[in-house]
Amino acid sequence: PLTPTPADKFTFGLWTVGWQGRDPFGDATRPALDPVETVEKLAALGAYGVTFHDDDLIPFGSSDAEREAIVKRFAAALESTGLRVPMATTNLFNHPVFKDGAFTANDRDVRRYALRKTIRNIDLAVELGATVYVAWGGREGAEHGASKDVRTALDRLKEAFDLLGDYVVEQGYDLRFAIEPKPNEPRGDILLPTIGHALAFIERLERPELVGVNPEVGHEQMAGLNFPHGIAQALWAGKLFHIDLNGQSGIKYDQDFRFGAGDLRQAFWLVDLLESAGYQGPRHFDFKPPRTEDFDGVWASAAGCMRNYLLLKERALAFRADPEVQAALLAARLEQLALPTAEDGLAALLADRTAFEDFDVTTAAERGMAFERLDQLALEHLLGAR
Ligand code: GLT
Ligand code: MN
Ligand code: MN
Ligand code: MN
Repeated sequence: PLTPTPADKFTFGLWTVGWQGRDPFGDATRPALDPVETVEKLAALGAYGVTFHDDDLIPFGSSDAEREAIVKRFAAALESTGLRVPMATTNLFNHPVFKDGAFTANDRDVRRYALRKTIRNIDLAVELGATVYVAWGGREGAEHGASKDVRTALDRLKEAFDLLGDYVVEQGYDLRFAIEPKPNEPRGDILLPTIGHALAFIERLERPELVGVNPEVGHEQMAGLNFPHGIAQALWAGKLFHIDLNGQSGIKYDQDFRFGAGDLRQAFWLVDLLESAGYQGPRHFDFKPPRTEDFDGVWASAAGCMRNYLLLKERALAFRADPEVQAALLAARLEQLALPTAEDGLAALLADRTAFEDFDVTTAAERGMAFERLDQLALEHLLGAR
């Protein structure tokens, strides 16, 4: 059970293992990876699929003939390995033309170009079998005050998603969008900084049913938020269309560690949640093997992401199956939380003297919640002590 297989639905972005280690302070420490070699290596490691930005696969500025040859060779590698492409996305952040954003750039011609670049890659994504299209608006933001009229920029962002929705509906594509929130980096402040902001934005769109979220572990944690809680709310809203798994240690730069590194407790509760909620989508790793690593380290890092997920899944299942845990859950009165508060209706609540006039506040306040015992059991399962 700790050996990954395609049934585990583990997927990786070409840009993850392919990251060359360029950061704001240093040059690349690794050469570029051939996407076909990546496909072969990921398949050998037990992955289910691979994802890409247009420019990860087809270098920016390639001619139509070059593009065709690259896609043909990539599709052949998918065919021979059985690796799938469940998701694709657009690079709307690397080229200097996107320095002030893409769908919300102040320059109208840049916004039109960004839409055309996206639509072109949507066609390829669908051709390769993708059913989810991620939209990370890393450059949609600002460093200054008056430079970005945020309410107007949100009008333009809505316009972009409405147009993209029109396009997939007109084409008859089976494709939904997943917005990826991030609070900052590379912009000083990014629009739709958290899961909550994205969920509220989606409800203002013309076709909200076509749009969900692609939350990334580290991005919420950069904002100091509890990632499993954010994921729970996305699931509750029926909006968890995709997920980016990685690791992050607290509020600092986007670390993109392998999954399981960083906040291990949140990783445990996340896996417990995804597995118990029956999340069916890919377990997509969006990490960066540190620039200290050579290619052996890169593949060890990718294998570590999958193994850590499977280890945490094993621990989470054991936690849920443990009779002492089940007793502790009862003691913590989770089954009471599952009961409606006033299924007897408002009138009955207002007439119920035991709910207020005769309610023994003092005794109720004295009841312990028994949460520490429950949490210690979880920690012991996580640590392999049970
Ligand atoms: C970029 C970003 C990621 C996004 C990718 C999708 S690209 O690496 O940091 O979090 O998921 O555009
Ligand atoms: Mn990240
Ligand atoms: Mn990233
Ligand atoms: Mn991501």
